[in-house]
Amino acid sequence: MTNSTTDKLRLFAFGSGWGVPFNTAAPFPLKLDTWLRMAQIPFEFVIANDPSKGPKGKSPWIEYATLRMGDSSLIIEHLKERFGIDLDAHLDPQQRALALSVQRMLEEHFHQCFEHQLFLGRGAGKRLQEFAATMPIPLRWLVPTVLKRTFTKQLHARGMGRHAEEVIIAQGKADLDALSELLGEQAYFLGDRPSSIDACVFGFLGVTLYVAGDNQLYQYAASIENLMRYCERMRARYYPETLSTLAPRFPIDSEAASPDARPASIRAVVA
Ligand SMILES: N[C@@H](CCC(=O)N[C@@H](CS)C(=O)NCC(=O)O)C(=O)O
Repeated sequence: MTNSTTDKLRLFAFGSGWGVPFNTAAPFPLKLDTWLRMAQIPFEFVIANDPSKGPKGKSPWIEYATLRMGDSSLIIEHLKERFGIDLDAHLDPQQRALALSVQRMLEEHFHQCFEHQLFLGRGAGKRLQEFAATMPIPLRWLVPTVLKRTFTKQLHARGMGRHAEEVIIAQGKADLDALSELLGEQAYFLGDRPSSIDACVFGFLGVTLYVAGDNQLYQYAASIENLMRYCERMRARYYPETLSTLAPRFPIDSEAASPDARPASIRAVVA
């Protein structure tokens, strides 16, 4: 049986932190959250920091009436059909092909560089401690070590973890340079109108650019002016409620708590 409560679409995903001003500090969840906002589908965001509870063991997933579904792309495909929404109707075949290639670059390659730096790169110890800080003891003590081990194993299995750290950072930077080149001075990724690839691009950039601290990959992202302007444009359009809350909700340290500690390009765009 369904009622108005169970009928509301609920998005379950990692919560926020590390200075990221959105509901979530994870790229696939931010992609889906953004797409839902672009599609104007009402939803409730539910913080779920244990992805093993989801149908695919990954974050995000949704629950909607009797449906429980994982995987951001499959969810978007399903909701497009169900609500008859097509954010890409104006795209030509070449633009669609470019969108798919960029999506694969971000999801299958850049994600590994992002994740490596998040859990194993500079500042990782503090980020893991912050993530575990709300958990009860002994989880608070154990989770950082367990996550570090899990991601070391995962990234090794996928191949990325076999490279030296400077190679991983260089490859991540190359992905960001490619995005910057493709975006150029356009307002949205494929021109002057948003399309669903913007949800994916913003999902990845939106977490990378705003992570606090002096991590090389994240700071490099924040130094690329057109990517920063793009994120601020997306933020103003789809996350206007965050414009007055640049300071992180769960600051990692006093440096991260101050907006002025952010890279100059962020301050310039936000000022
Ligand atoms: N293909 C999936 C990927 C989801 C994914 O990798 N999510 C990450 C967070 S951004 C995750 O759950 N990581 C935790 C883990 O692998 O245990 C999607 O599009 O939703």
